[in-house]
Amino acid sequence: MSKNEEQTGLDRRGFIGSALTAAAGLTAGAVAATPAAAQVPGPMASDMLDRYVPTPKEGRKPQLFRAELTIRDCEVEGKIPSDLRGAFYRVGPDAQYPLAPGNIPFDGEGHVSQFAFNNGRVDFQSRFVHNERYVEQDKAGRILFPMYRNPYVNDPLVKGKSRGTHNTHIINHNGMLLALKEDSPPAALDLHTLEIIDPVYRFGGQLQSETFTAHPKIDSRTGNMIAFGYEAKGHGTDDVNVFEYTPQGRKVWDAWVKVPYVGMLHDFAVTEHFIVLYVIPLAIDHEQMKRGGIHWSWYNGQPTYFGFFRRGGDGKDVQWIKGPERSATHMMGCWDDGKHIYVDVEMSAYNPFPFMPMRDGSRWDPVKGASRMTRLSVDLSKKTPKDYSIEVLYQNLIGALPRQDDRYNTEPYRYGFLPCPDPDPKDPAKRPSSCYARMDLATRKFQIYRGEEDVTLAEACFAPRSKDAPEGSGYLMGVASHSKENGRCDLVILDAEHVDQGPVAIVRLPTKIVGQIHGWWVPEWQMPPKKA
Ligand code: V55
Ligand code: FE
Repeated sequence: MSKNEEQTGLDRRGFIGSALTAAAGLTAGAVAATPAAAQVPGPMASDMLDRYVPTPKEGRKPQLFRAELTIRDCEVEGKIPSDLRGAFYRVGPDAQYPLAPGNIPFDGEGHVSQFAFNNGRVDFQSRFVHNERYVEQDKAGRILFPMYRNPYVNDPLVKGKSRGTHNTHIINHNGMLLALKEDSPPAALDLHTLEIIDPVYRFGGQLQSETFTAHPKIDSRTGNMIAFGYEAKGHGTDDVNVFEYTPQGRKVWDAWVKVPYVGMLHDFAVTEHFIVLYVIPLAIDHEQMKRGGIHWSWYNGQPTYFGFFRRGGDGKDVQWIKGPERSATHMMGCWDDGKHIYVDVEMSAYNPFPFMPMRDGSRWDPVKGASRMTRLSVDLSKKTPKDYSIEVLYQNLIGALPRQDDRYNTEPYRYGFLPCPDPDPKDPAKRPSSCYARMDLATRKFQIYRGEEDVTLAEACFAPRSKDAPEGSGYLMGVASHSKENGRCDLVILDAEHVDQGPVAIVRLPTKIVGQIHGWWVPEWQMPPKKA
C-alpha cells in the first residue's frame, strides 16, 4: 500500500480525490466530499490517477506522457463564435521522468498548451517549459530534483540551477507569457511559439524576491500586475515581498512583511486599498525534508492568520488576525468598501490535498478536505480587529478552482465559475457528473452545466466578448477529458451567461493532452504582433 493509501484507507480504485486535485485532473475524476457523496463507488474517472498515486516501495509507476503536440485547424463541433479572438493558455505538471518514491504530483515538470482562436479556426500546440530544470534533466536523462521543494536531496549536478517546474499557472505580461511556480521566479515564454525567452525571469533585475506566486492579480483600474513571493529571502524564510509592475514591466511599488509562521501562501487578495495574505497550517516541515520528504505537512489544530496591509505603504502596518484551523488555497474575488475587506475563497476544514502528509500521522479525511466557496471579511472600523468572519456562500457546491471575470480582480464583482461534482445528481448511486457552476453572488443562485457522462472538467476560464463587455458577458471554456476514451480531451466552450444551455462549440481533439492546474485567456488585443 502506498503512503497515500495508508492515510486515506482507500485503495487505488476507490480513491476519492480532493476537489482541487480532481478538478485539476490530477487524481480521481469525481469528487465525493459530502458525507453522502463520499460513499460514491469507484472507479473514478482518471487519466492521471495511475500515473500519480505514489507507491513508495517500487517508485511511482513510470507511465509518462511527454508528448509535445501541434494540431492545426482542430475539428470543431458547433461554431466558434466570431467574437472569441485570442488564445487560451493552460499549464500543468507532466513528469519528465518517473517521480521519485514519495514525491507528489505537484512536482511534475511544467507543460504549457495553447488553443489559438482565429476567425473561427482553432490551432492547438503544447510544449514543455524548457527551463533550467528541464534542460539539465534532459541532458542527464534522469530526475535531478527528486523531491518537491526539498533542496537537501538535489543531485549535485544542479548546483546553482533553478528548481522551478513552472507547472502551476500562466499569465501574459509585457508581451510575454510567464509560466509560474511559487518556489521560483517565472519562466518567460514566447506567446506565439511557447519557446523559452528567459528560464529565470527577474523583470530585468527588479525582482528582489527569490520566489514569485502562481497567482498574480491584474488591477482593475490600471492594468498593473500585483504579485508576491513568499520564502522570499530563500528556502524556509518568513519573509514575503509584495510588488506591483506596470503592464510595460516597470516596478512601481514593493513592500516586505513577515509571516507568523511559514505556511503555504498559494494565492492572495488585492483590493483597491489592501493586500491580504492568508496563512494556513500547511506549513514547512524541516524534519520531514531532512528525512527526504516534501516541503509541507498539515499541522493539525494549528490556527490560520488573516493578514492585511495598505497598498502603497511599506508593510509596517500589517495586522495578523488569528483564526480557526482551516484551509483556503484559491481566491475567487475580493474588494474593500472602506469599512470592510471581503475575500471570497474556497475553504475546507483542513488539508485539501490527499497527498500532503498529515503531521500527526492521522488518516486524511475527504469530508474535512472538501472545499466550499466561503466569504472572509474583516471589519475595518475596529482599530485592531480581533477576528475575521467566515460565511459559506454555497453549501451544495464542492470545488477548489474558482474563477471570476479577471477584469474584476481588485473590485466588487458579481459572477464566479467553479468546476464541481453535480450538486443535484439524478442517480445518487452513480458517479456524479462533472459540472461547471456559474454563481451569481448578488442572488446567491447558480446555474449548472453538466459535462458529458464520462468526463472530468478542468478549471474553467472566462473570456470577455469584447474589451468593454459587461461583467461576465463572454465565454467560459475548459478542457474535458474522457475516461472512456483513454483520456481523450475536448475543449468545451460555453456562453458564460447561459452555461446551463450547453456548449456553443466543442473542440474535439484526437488525443489526450497534458493535464492542467490553471489556465489564462489572452485576448487578441493584448497579443504582440507575430515575428515574420
Ligand atoms: C498548488 C499547486 C502546486 C503547488 C502548490 O493549489 C499549490 C495548488 C502545481 O503545484 O506547488
Ligand atoms: Fe493555484
